[in-house]
Order: sequence, then C-alpha cells, then structure tokens
Amino acid sequence: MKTVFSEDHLLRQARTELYGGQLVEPFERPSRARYIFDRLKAVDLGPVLPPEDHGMDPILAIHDAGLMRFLQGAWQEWVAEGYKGEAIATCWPARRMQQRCPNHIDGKLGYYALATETSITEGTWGAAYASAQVALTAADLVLGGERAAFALCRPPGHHAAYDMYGGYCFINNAAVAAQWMLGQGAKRVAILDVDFHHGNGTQDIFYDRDDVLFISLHGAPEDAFPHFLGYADETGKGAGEGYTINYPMPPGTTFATWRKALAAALQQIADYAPDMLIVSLGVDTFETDPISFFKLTSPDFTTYGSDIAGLNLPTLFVMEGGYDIDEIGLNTVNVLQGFEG
Ligand code: SP5
Ligand code: ZN
Repeated sequence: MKTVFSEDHLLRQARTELYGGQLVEPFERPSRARYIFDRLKAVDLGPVLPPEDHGMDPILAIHDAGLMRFLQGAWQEWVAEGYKGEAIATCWPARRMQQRCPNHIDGKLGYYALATETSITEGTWGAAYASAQVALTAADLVLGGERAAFALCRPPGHHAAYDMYGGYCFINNAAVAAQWMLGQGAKRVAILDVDFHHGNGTQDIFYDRDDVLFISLHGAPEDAFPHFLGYADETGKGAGEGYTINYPMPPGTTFATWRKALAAALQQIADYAPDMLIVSLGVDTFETDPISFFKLTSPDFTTYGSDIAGLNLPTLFVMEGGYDIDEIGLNTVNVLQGFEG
C-alpha cells in the first residue's frame, strides 16, 4: 500500500493543551507521525510519496471561507494583541447568544472554536493545509485504480466542521477527500469513522446529503469528547435521512462488542454500495490510550483491518487520532497490514 506523507506536519508544534485545568504538552504531538512513519518503513508497507498541491478550491468545497481566513490569520492577530501564550478560546456564542462573528481575536476564537483544548500556533495553518493535501493526493491514488492508499495526515481532521475547528482538527481531511472523489466521478462515497471519538465534523458536513454515507463507532457522548454529538438517534436530515449512522459505546467496551458494531456498519456500507470507502482511522480505541476508554489490543487492529478489506471496495485510510504514542505505529500499521491480508 502506498502512503502519502508531508514533513510539513512539523509546522504544528503546539506547546500547550488545556487539560484538567492545566496547560500540558499536547497529546496530539509531532512524534505521533514519526512513529507511524517508522513502523510502516520497518515492515516495508510500500512507497511513501509527497503530496501534490491541489490548492484551496477542494478545501473551500467543504469549509466556510471565513473559517479558513481566520485560521490563516489567527496567530498574527493573537500576537498583535500582545498575548504571550498560544491562542486559546475563552468565550463562546453559547445558548441564546448571537451567532455573529466579532472583530476582536478573542471573539473570533470563540466563534470558530468547538473546544478549548486546541491551541492555535504560528505554524498551525501550514500544517493543516499540508495535511489536507496529503489526503487529496492519497485520494488520487485510489481514484487512479489503487486498491487502497494511506494518507498519513497530521493534524487530524474529523472534528473540524463546516465552520468550526477543535479536537486537534482544523480542516476535515476525510471530508475534503470524499468531496474530491465525488468531483472526480464517484457517485457515492462511504466514510467509516473508527476513531475513538465521534466524527462530529464529518457528520455535520454531510448531515443533509445522501451521496456520502457516514458511520461512526465511538465513545458515547454522555462520557466522551466531543460530548455534544454522536447519539444513536442522529440519523441525518432531509435528503440525508438514514445516511448518518452512529454506534456510541460505553466505557470499558471490548473488541468483541466493538467488532459487532463494525460488522453491522460494514453490512450497511455494503448495502449502500458506494464507489469508494474512506476510513477515518484513529487508533485511540487502544486499551492504554491516555484519553480514551475502549479496550482494543494490538492484534485486534489487524483483525479489523481484515474485516474492512472484506468489503472489496477501493479504500482510502485517513489518519485521525491515537495518543498511546509508543504503540501508535504498531496499531496503525496493523490495520493496514490486516487490510492487505
Ligand atoms: C482527533 C482526535 O482524536 N481528537 C481528540 C480530541 C480530544 N480532546 C479532548 C480530550 C479530553 C479528554 N478527557 C479525557 C478524560 C480522561 N481522564
Ligand atoms: Zn480520537
């Protein structure tokens, strides 16, 4: 399997994440990508290619132009205000308040943020842009006839909504790739989100559409980030009714339970008969992930990679989360090797 990867992920080097009332070293850190890269080299998964620049148009086909302009300029506005730390939202357009974008950087951060753990830094835009180009280039490989491709995206994307960033995500790489596939001739695309967290951004983007089926397996919102989306009764609206499917699961969920949800999801994808499959691949379902509560083991990742291959669909894997960094390479590449069989 070919991988697409860009060293520009190193432009995102946040020093702070607001966690437990403290500013800690972010869980989403540069070494994540290096460990995955090292593992896929160690097992000789296949060639690693740089991204090709597809420009802003495929990104603006998914995201609000105001959010993209904000992300490009936020660090400069923050520094100009004289702030010393990294850019963190401190207020929101909460219930019964105006949903209008203010001028001041503090207001803009609150308008566009869906969570406060994600600090914006000097290189954040450059890394996010490169990550989207990685996904687009890997999508081209699948469009060009490859059985599968791996977009080693960093930063991740599935929490980024039409006009919101957060959850370590700025541009929704999987959504951008799905829209690109549709523009290049695919009639229907399925997105299977196996990251521990609900893919709220992807759901938001495609909620009223029937040309993208979105299925997510995740920690139940009662107990897990992003807390305010991902319930089983969210099923799409309008033309999209029935084309969003959620499998929320409780703390302590084991592979046996998780795999049953996966089997149901795979049947629903088969019934939908898409031209292509995108897997939002987060390995934070791992038993020792520091911020998650599922109990998958390293061999389980191989097993479910093989389960996904059973669909026999052209498949694009897009990297999302996973924070047990010592094992992130093993677990991620296990999925890809399990898929290859
Ligand atoms: C892409 C991705 O996986 N993003 C995840 C963002 C999660 N950020 C919020 C983390 C809050 C974790 N709270 C865990 C409590 C454990 N004691
Ligand atoms: Zn996650």
